[in-house]
Amino acid sequence: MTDLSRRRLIVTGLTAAAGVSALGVAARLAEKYGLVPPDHGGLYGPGETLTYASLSLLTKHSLAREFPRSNISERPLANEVAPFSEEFKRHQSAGFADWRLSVDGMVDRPTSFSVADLKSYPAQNQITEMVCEEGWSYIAEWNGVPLSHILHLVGTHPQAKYVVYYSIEPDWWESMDMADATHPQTFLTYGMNGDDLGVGNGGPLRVRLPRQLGYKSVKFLTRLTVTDNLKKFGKGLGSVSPEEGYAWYAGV
Ligand SMILES: Nc1nc2c(c(=O)[nH]1)N[C@H]1C(S)=C(S)[C@@H](COP(=O)(O)O)O[C@H]1N2
Ligand SMILES: [Mo]
Repeated sequence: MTDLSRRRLIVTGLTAAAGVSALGVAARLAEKYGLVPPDHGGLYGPGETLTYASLSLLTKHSLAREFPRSNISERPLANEVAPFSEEFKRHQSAGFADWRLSVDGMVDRPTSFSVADLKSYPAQNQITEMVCEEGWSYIAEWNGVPLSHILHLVGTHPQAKYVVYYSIEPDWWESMDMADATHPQTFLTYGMNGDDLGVGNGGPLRVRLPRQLGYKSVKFLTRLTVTDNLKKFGKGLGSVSPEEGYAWYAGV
């Protein structure tokens, strides 16, 4: 069976199961195919599983919409963040010269990158929409390096399933599956609309994950950990978001 027809079959099965009987049947089917999101036991349960399973199968290779330059928002909204820590302010006054992104976990070569290191790799741009769960959005041009490039440099192990990522802000961490981590539009960004990425929008370094809601685009990025199991992180739900009632998988 081709990969596509196999996927169609699974999706048809999932959808039919959801339609004719309980969502729980779909959830069991999803589990069989490794399509259960880490927060499935949370507030949403089987519904979250069905969303994640169907979306990941159907959209694995789809692209977030990209816009022409004329659609770039005049005033990109810088959402409120917690007051900057003394440590962050020290980095800021040093022009972020000592800012580091450390990459560890299931990789052959754990590495610590400066922003200058990241800027030395082939840069790419995308003009995409930042969509907040609160209902507002803006379009901006993002400049950075695809996460896949960094994962290739450090050599992720074949068993790796997720990338967990951390902000310098203590309570901000998220994770994404390898389909998103290796997706061509998933960037580590250091630039926006032709300038260095400002601190209001997460500078000096931020994840840009345009296929998901804004909260997955973590600001002030300091660390990536590659893993095959999210259970040992935080409360085991995949990120801080489901701990607060938001979905781990937040496709837009
Ligand atoms: N470290 C950190 N990352 C964060 C946030 C935050 O408060 N701290 N807010 C998130 C939310 S809820 C959204 S919608 C976007 C907003 O990005 P913006 O400020 O560029 O609009 O950043 C996300 N990343
Ligand atoms: Mo948000």
